[in-house]
Amino acid sequence: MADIYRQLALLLDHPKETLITPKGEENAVFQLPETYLPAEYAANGVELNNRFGDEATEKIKVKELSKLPQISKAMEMPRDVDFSLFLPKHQEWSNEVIKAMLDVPQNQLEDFKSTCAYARSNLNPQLFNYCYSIALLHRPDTQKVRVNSLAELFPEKFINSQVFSPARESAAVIPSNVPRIPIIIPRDYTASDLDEEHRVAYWREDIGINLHHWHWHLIFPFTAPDRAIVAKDRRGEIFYYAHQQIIARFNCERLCNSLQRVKKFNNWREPIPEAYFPKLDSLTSARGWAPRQANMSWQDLNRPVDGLVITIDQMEKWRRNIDDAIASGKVILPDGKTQDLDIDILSNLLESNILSLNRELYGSIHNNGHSFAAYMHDPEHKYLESFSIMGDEATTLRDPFFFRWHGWIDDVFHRHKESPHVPRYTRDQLSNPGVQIVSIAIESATGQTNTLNTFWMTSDVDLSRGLDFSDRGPVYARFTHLNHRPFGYVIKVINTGSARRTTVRIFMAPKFDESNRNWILSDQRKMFIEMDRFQIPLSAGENTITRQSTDSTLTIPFSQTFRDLSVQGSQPRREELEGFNFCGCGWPQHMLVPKGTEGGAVYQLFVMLSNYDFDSVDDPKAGIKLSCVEASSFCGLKDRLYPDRRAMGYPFDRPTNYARTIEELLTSCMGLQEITIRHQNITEPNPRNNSKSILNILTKDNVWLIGR
Ligand SMILES: [Cu+2]
Repeated sequence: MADIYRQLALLLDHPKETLITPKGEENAVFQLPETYLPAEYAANGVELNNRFGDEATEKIKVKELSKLPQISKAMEMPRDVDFSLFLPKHQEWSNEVIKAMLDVPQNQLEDFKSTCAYARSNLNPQLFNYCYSIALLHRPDTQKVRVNSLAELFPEKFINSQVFSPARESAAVIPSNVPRIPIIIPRDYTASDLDEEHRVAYWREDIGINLHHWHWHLIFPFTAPDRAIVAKDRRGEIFYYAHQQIIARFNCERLCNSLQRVKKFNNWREPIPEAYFPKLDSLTSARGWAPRQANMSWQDLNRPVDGLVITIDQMEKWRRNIDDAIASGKVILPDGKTQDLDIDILSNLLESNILSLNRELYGSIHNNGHSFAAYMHDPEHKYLESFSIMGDEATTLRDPFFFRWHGWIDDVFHRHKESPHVPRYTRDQLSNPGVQIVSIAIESATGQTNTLNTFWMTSDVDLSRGLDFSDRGPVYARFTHLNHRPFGYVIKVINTGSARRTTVRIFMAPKFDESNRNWILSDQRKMFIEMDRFQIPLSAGENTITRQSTDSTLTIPFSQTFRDLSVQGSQPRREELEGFNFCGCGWPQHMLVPKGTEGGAVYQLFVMLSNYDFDSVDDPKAGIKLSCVEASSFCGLKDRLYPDRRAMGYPFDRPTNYARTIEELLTSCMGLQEITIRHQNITEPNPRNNSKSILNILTKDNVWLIGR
């Protein structure tokens, strides 16, 4: 069985090369039936395929299906065009391909391989990658397929375009069995400090955060041929919560860098002062991603070629309908009847995904907003330009405008939560009688109490799988990212009742606002970022709860974000890294803690031990062991109910009827501890770096330096 999983994984290798050429370290060749060859190789493909087969160490038989997979519409998509899910035409194509892949009966993996090999051979590489990833994630029989990180397959979506020329040189000149010197990507390459927004570029452009966001949208696509793929438990609410937390985290990061919180993009006709020059190239289209100058504005879009004809007027009409729904607390259904609005329904309307209760009336605001932002440079296809990075889930977070747009989206959700139709929390709802927090402390590996320490780290990413027509063997790029010293929470509790379970909810937020003043709770609650959430038993009497930062249910370890980065070539990967499924979705552990400041940023750490009677979820599958560390807070659990019955973000998701400040909010099951986040401006190499074996031969002169 292991063989077929490995073969399926090879279909992702070197995604922009034709399937005729060898794949993987082991030079495996897929033996394609004549009917599977792409048009451009129809004349000599079999011959070429055979020729490569002579050099191959492995020949992979591809069964000829009696009927070719039904993907003819998707085959119309040119190969050298970038793929965006926000485009109606691309959605239609991807639905056709995903359907063909999911329609293969379970455990008929040879048929599945054949279907996908045909698709791989005949489709645009990005379209194939997206559809195939969705199929691998959602088919029960493919959960063990090992998939490389998207940053390795399409490194150009994550990494400075200047890296690729030296990377190709390295692959061509240095034999694959000789260690290759990593190519260094500087921390600052997209702008200078003259651009204020650049102060938080390290966060927006973090490879792990962008991988997380892309993976999140693979698990929660807004459209799919099979409704069940979209209709996961609390699908709408999780879209709201995961993005709300991204905005809150970004705002924390901004405050650490003396920037104001994000200004929501409220007036859609107003020029956008934030410019962005991504400095990424698309290797698919062999073009650079379009930059955005300062003060550009949204324009009506008239791009029939993308199925995108839409005006700002139309967007504003939908927006008024959403406003009406929030004001009345009711959503109008297509038959004119109404239904009570809740966060799940609102989120589905706003995104909008196929679960939207009335797409005619409420339109598709979030998705089209991405498109308006992505085409400001060529709204009418006059210059034959493609979308900007705002149009791709793997790149959109790099752009400061993402946060302005999602700041507005987030505000809509908050307005609903603050409306009279959502009852405010009472003290009772935030209490847990008998449970009293006595003290909270953070203990760091550094020996300090109540201090978190951040610093810079350099890590390697292997570009070779994404380099077309290059010699095999790893080619590393070395990037710099934020990291923190591991730490632990120590929470002392007295339980005057009998033994019981509780949910421990850990959040934190800056103690002061951007003007150094104390917050009012209605603002500060939107700044609280979740750090961890877990359930534990409490015995009667005194309890001491200890918990490590690396156990957070928000995050996945570095090795899961980047998958097999730390393992050389063909060396067998660790068992727990095998599954691709949900395992890659969590927030990256290295970005758990905001950067803080060198002088020390003052934060408030908040802990709540809530009443389990109202937290517990009755899930029949709850006992089944998970295949890897799964980060349930933002990503849920595969095939299960969301493991917490409370509103996501509880207790900060809505106002209370009694508190104006965080101190007034506290009941005895809550606690607050002042902490300091200190940033040390030093850079350490990641001990996992592949190329550490050659570190001793590295000097300043023989490192490839890219950029300024
Ligand atoms: Cu998103």
